[in-house]
Amino acid sequence: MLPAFLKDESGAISVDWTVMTAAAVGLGLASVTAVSTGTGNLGDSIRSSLSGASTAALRWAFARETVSQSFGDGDFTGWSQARAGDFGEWGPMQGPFGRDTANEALTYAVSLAEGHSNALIEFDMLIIDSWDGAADPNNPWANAQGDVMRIQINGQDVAVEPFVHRENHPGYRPGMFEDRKSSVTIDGATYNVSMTMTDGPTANVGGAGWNDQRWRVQVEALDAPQNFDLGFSSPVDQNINDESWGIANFSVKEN
Ligand SMILES: [Ca+2]
Ligand SMILES: [Ca+2]
Ligand SMILES: [Ca+2]
Repeated sequence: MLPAFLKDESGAISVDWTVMTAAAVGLGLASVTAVSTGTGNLGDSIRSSLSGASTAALRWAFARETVSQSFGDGDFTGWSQARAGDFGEWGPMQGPFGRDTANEALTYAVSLAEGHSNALIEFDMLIIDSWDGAADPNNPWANAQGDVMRIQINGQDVAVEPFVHRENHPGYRPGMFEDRKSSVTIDGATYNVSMTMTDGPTANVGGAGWNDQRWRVQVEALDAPQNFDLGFSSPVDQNINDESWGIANFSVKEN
C-alpha cells in the first residue's frame, strides 16, 4: 500500500492526507477519551499538535447542517429582508445592501434545535465596489468610523471591520487583505468571527466599475441561546451604487 501511495499524484496524496489526518485525529481523540489516565503524554502531544483552526474544524466535522441557502431559488427563510441579487461569476446573493443598513441591520434569525447550544454560521461576504477603508484624516470618502461592516448578535457588535478596494487608497492599512479574527462574549455565550479573503480586489466582477472582493466568513456561537439574531450593518458613507455588499452561500451547522 505504501509504495502505491507514495507514487500517487500529488493532488491525490493531499486527499489521502486529509482523510488520514481526520482518521488519525479521530483515533487520537477516541484514545484520549478511552484511556484518559496514564497516557497524559499521548493526550498532550495530540492536543498540542492540533492548531486552534483544526480544533475548530474538528468541532464541526460531524455537526448537522440545518440551513443551506444559495439565494438562487427564492428561499430567504429567516431573513428580515429578501433582496435577490446576482453577482455574475460569483453567483446569486442576498443583496446588494448598503448604508441603508446603518440604522436598521439586515438580520437572520438563528433558531437551534431543542438541546443544541452551538452554531457555526458560514457565508461569503461580497464587499462590492469602492469601500474606502479605515478612518483617516486624509480619507475624504469614509465616515469617522471608516467604511466598516458590523456583524452583530442581537444588535451588539461582535466584529467591526473596515474594508478598502485597493492598496494605498486613503484609509488603507497594511494587513487589510489578511485574515480577520475577533471574539466577543455576550451573556455567557462566546461568538468567534473569522474572515478570510478568497478573492480580490483584483477584478470588477459586478456592481459598479470598481474592483470587488469576496471573503469567507465564519461566525461560531458557543453556549449560545436557542434563538438569536445575526445582524449585518454597514455605515458606509456613499451610495449603494458606489459601495455595497452582499451575502452568498449561507449555511448553518449546529450541535
Ligand atoms: Ca467609495
Ligand atoms: Ca466611502
Ligand atoms: Ca464592481
